[in-house]
Amino acid sequence: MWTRTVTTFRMTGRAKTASGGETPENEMAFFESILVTGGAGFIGSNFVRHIAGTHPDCRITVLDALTYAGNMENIADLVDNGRIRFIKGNICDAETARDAMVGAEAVFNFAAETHVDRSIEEAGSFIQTDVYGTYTLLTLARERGVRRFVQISTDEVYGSTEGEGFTETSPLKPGNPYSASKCGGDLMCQAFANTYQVPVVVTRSSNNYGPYQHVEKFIPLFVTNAMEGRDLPLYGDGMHQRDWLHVEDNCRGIETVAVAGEVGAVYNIAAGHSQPNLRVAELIVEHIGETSSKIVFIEDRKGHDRMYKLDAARARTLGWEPRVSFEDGMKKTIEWYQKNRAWWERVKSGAFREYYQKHYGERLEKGRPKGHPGKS
Ligand code: NAD
Ligand code: TDX
Repeated sequence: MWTRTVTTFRMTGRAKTASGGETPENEMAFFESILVTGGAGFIGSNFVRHIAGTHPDCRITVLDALTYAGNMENIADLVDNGRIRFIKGNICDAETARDAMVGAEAVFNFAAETHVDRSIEEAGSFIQTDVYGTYTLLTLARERGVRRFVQISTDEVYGSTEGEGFTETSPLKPGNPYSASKCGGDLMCQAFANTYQVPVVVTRSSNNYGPYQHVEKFIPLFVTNAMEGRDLPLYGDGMHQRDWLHVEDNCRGIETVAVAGEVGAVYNIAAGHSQPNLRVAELIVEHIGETSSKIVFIEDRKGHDRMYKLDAARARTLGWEPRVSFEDGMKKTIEWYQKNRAWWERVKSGAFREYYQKHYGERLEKGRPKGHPGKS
């Protein structure tokens, strides 16, 4: 399993760098050994599965603190059969992270506190992990001389748009404590690239959806609530827009940027189809066979960004493009939650119940029209 064979990365056509120049080959070596932080979370576990499947010789180590959002079930089969090495640890803990990085050619930093609503309640852990944790990893990457440091940033760093798609040179204007923390990590990466020549690339993707996403997030919450006959708590007027990207498309995008991206550059990754939350909610109730009376308009999120929209032309110059349409992706995703009921029922039990009651209980009571039968 842990051999030193070079695995290859196939591009569709010739790859261009961010500044427009072409890379010399259209088949590039992938890394022999990688460290994936946050690999027990949603996108990280999908990425680990993707690389384990497409690069059978690549050695993969996952470092994850297993916070409430981390879930060993997401990667248990790969750990059990020895395909990946798992280390439980915090990216802020330099000693553990240093051990985890030994032998890694490339580091993929997915580890983060990620839920906007939680950051509005308490931002300390976001600053700690998303800024200080990233700084810790960068320091170690510099010390170890890794070949690539891939920072998984987000479209939220640009803040809300009035309609135009943000490019990588658009100003950063974070609208909530989560996105401000992600800006800190993102900019620290660029500072380390400039100051110490750490070979950093940064991806900023739009909202992901797909299998293994925590039920606190919009799509899994609405899908599983609809399956349980519960109400679907829609913030504000439901007309906030998100640019949904299937997680498989993001994983391929991250892989492409890691291998073919220009060192020091930032790459947006998005499908470019922003749409209102209400439309997504209606699509979900329709798929599950529920009625739209289950959608309850509740008090808006504080500082709620109205619209995210990205221009991903630069990532496309590397040969990447999204392959999953929103319709197919949603169908597949809903089917996954239908087939994996035990997975999300476990996630929804325990501490999540308390969080749900505290965050939604009163808001749902207030939001329900009079006479609505209501099930929180
Ligand atoms: P997630 O919340 O599902 O997973 C985060 C993972 O990081 C968990 O496994 C958790 O245990 C781990 N983690 C948290 N703090 C840690 C720490 N201090 N040390 C080690 N591990 C820690 O998140 P996700 O949705 O998979 O997001 C992954 C990355 O992608 C994040 O950096 C996020 O900002 C970024 N991102 C997410 C989206 C999205 O739509 N989900 C979009 C753009 C960017
Ligand atoms: O109960 C809800 N009701 C609702 O109307 C929830 C949880 C969300 N929403 C709305 C808020 C947003 O407009 O749905 C939209 C999506 O919400 P989230 O799933 O919380 O995602 P968002 O706030 O857009 O942030 C996500 O995308 C960027 C991820 O959580 C971030 O980690 C990522 O960086």
